Amino acid sequence: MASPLFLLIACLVSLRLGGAFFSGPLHPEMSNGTFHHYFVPDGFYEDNDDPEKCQMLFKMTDNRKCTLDEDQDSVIRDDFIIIKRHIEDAARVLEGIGKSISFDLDGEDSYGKYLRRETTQISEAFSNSEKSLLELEVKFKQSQENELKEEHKISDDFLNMIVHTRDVLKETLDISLGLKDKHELLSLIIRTHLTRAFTTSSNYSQIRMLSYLTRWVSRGAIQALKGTSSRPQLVKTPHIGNQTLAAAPLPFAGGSSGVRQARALDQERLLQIDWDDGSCSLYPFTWLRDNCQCPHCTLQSAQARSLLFSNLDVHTGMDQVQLMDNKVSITWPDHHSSEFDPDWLKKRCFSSEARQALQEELFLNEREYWDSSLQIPTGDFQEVLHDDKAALAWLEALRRTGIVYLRGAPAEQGQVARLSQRIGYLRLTFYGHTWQVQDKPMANNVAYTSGELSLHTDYPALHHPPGVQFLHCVRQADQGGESEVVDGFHMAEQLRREIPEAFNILSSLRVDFTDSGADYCDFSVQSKNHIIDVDSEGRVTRINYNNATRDSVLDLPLHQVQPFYSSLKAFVELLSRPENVFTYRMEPGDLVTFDNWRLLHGRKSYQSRGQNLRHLEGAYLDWDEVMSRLRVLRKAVRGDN
Ligand code: OGA
Ligand code: NM2
Ligand code: ZN
Ligand code: ZN
Repeated sequence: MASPLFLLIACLVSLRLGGAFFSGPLHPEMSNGTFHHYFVPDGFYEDNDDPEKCQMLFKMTDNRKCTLDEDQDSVIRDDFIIIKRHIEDAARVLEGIGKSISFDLDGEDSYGKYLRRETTQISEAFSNSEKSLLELEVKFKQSQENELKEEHKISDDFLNMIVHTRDVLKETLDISLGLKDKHELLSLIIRTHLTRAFTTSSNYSQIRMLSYLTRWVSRGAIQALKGTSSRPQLVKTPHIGNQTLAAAPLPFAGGSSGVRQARALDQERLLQIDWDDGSCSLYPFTWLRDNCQCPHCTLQSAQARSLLFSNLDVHTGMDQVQLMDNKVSITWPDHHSSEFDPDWLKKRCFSSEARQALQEELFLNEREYWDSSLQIPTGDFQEVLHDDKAALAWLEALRRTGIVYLRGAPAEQGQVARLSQRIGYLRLTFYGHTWQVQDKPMANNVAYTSGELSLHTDYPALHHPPGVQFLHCVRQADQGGESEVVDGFHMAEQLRREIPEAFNILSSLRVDFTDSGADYCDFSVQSKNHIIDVDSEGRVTRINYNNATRDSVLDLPLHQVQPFYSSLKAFVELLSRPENVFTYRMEPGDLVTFDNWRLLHGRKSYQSRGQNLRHLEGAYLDWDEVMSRLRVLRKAVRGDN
């Protein structure tokens, strides 16, 4: 007859093999000071709000009947399983933390706080595990004394297992303590870093002041230019109530930065540069070595890094730093040397103000919001094609305002393709390189009818919808066909203020979109998009909404369906308020260019008969290509570097 102890061990062994409880992907997680497992049934954890599936989070099934009925033994068995899983969890979390510590610090205070919390929690969890393990050992010894002699060998094995587990736990505890020490050291570095940043903050306010002043001056310049007809790239179209185009100057127009002093802070592995203007910048040794501009480390003809990452010592020291001919010259421990141009360095200063200024210069993310009173920026089609200044003004306004009207294009097909070539290349989709918006029989899209198009963005059925859209009026209808636009970013921000729950729902739930048919070729497109996309800092980055292609498939749990509809209703009502919508009517030869990630556009229904069959030709582009042309034009027009 099998003894109870033998059955206990058999049961434990089968548990170890994973047959007795759920063996799928269990992910350890720490919250509220305890370890949890969560189970991801399929798809994303965040989407798993089905109450039934949620119950799976901590559900464990034991299919194999363990015939033990002795109370104490089953208590020991349960205790053992729990402790074993605590240890496994802790080890996994530790491994994760170890990995993140091995990356260098980014100087964020929050990172230090995170580490502090995690290490404390781990230590607590460990001492709890250790306590229970000791108790378990005592309990087991007691139960062992009650067993028959012939079972001694097997029980010794089991005891050894527990002792072994305890040793592993001890080892892990040591690692945890080691991590705690490391963390202490890291927080020290963070504090040093913050103190240093604080001492230089007075210089940052100078930069802020300077950038404020330049902006103020540039605004004045634009005001002065409004209504001036002497500049060739400016076109007035009172018919539309326009705002004429002018390129705004850059915040930092170059100039040479003088270095007063350069010195290595060896402890922190930072190079400190004191500038002539009294400000100061810090550069990590590793970053400097990584960005050595010499011909060995940089392929000059491509302005690209040829230094291999495998050859970068991410803990490099610095042997010497000197100022030579107003260049910062560095000798590295391996005798390699680098020279840095002060202007190049200053532009790349790591202060948050400098980074912000450079990022704005690179990406122009500052937007000007508008409503129905928009003075639509307007340019001349031919000038944009042939004059760099006019083209630059066009693209800067397209980025800042989100819409630019161009007049004076020939009233014939082919113009959106010409304009795309001014940028680089257009974005091909299933509707073709360019596409003809006309009332078509057996239309493969609601746009190809004479019906009304409610406010929408184009192509949310793609996961990466086109960033920019061109629409050129070849022929207009006799009746109807007026255009409407609304500033989607402005509206999303207004929704966030007025109905935050609706904003949260539209920016967190993903909606299915669908588009199938045949055009350039046959297609069957599906996507899941947030109607309001936000970035990790909560800024609105894209609107994805076309009611015509919103799928009948709605991948939401039942209880979220009605809240979703109510939120969308609130957003659409806000979008459609007369005070928010700018209306215009395109005439043949007019060409509108707009940010399809930001604006929603629509058209009134029109009468589709007679000679004048309405015809718009459209094309898509992506923002990467448009921004590329904008940067190239800036360089050409202003002689930037
Ligand atoms: C479209 C569209 C506008 C118009 O084709 O997607 O928005 O005026 N057309 O026809
Ligand atoms: N086309 C058909 O989202 C959409 O279906 C927009 C517009 C290219 C004019 C498609
Ligand atoms: Zn080099
Ligand atoms: Zn459209």
